[in-house]
Amino acid sequence: MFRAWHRKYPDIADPLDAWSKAVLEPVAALLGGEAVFPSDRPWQPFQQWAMAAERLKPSPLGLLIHPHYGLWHGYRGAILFAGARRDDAPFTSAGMTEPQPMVVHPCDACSDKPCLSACPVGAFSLSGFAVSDCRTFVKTEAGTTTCMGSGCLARDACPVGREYRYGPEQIRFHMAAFV
Ligand code: B12
Ligand code: SF4
Ligand code: SF4
Repeated sequence: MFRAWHRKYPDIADPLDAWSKAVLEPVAALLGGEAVFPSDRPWQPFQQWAMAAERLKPSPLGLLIHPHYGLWHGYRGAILFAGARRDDAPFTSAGMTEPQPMVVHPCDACSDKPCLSACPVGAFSLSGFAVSDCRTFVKTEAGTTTCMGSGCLARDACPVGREYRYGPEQIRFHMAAFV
């Protein structure tokens, strides 16, 4: 669906964001809600909303992990309704419940944690994600042939949900947007 739309508007800036708006805004209008998008400022707490909505937890990479889809999922938009307060965190007073229970968190059951040793510049550590180390590396020749070509090596090292790994074109699209 996105591909066909992009072919129609090949020169549009931030095409995935623009497509998400084209799809979700009419739905929000129909339902009487307000559509919000993950890349628009002020950033809305999409990951917290996702944790409140289904069985997701943070992985050591900062990305949320799903027991079935692993790290291979993202969020394109949300619809807010009057009465649900967007600035409440966590969402107990907004009518939403605590994060959904996860029977076994995949990261707790993963003793080797290969995601933490796969990054060539060690960008992930207990103190967080070293964005500038990552951005510097991906612009080098080595970074162009590895991360930029086939995706973040740390995300790729996770064994959970590998069958949902994005295809090469989708990976390169997201990596280009990240840089
Ligand atoms: C800013 C941002 C970044 C910054 C991170 C800056 C930093 N120092 O952490 C940059 C540009 C580096 C980045 C990169 C990526 N990001 Co990003 N990013 C965001 C964004 C727009 C805002 C995050 C935020 O501050 N929210 C505001 C606070 C209030 O919301 P929150 O839910 O409470 O915030 C949580 C996050 O900040 C998270 N967190 C903390 N540290 C880190 C570090 C990383 C790497 C991530 C992903 C999350 C994360 O913990 C908070 C508590 O839950 C979100 C979208 C959004 N609106 O949330 C996407 C988002 C978190 N990113 C996402 C993704 C997929 C990525 C990339 C993998 C993109 C890619 N390359 O394909 C990369 C990861 C790095 C890599 N090597 O590939 C997804 C995560 C989906 C998931 N499964 O959890 C999101 C939700 C966007 C989406 N459309 O789905 N990102
Ligand atoms: S490799 Fe292991 S610790 Fe890392 S994200 Fe995947 S399941 Fe979690
Ligand atoms: S994209 Fe490459 S350099 Fe950046 S965090 Fe992932 S593995 Fe490390």
